Amino acid sequence: GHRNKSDAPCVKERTLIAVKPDGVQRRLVGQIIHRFERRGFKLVGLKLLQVSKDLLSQHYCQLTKKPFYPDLVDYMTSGPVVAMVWEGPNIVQTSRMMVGHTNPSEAQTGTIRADFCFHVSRNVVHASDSTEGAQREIRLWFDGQDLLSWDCIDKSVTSEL
Ligand code: IDP
Repeated sequence: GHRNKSDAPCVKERTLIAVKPDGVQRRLVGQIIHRFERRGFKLVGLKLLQVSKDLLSQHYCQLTKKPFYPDLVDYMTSGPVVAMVWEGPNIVQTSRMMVGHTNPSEAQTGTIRADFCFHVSRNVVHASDSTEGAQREIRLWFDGQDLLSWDCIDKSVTSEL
């Protein structure tokens, strides 16, 4: 695997990031991708799709009994979603920090949710919340053959030391 300058192993993780239908409708896809690119993370999968109720019930399997679940289904199936897999060291935790609190009104300024929205039911973006969750979600949303491992041409200018 990758090693950093101190020769300590550096864990390469992948996570699922999705721009939800409100983010696509509001033309925020580019700005959201920009945040992950400028952080130095690597895009390894990307697609625009209409999410099915079946995919959603598996993706949100822990939420199907919540009172807001029917509204969440309507929201998430109201238009196209941009699903992405991003890769980088500690990306699961870092991307949660970049995305911010589930409720945008509690999100730190500078996070995607604080900067682009104000209501929990229209919070623009999804990010996996654990490494196990990320692996499960990536398998659910993507065929393995649609994820590309590619080499950075100059690792000295990115975080891939
Ligand atoms: P997360 O997206 O920050 O991981 P989860 O608790 O997994 O948060 O909730 C999934 C999604 O369900 C949220 O992003 C939000 O769109 C929606 N949601 C969560 N809690 C509420 C709520 O209390 N009312 C309405 N929608 C909610």
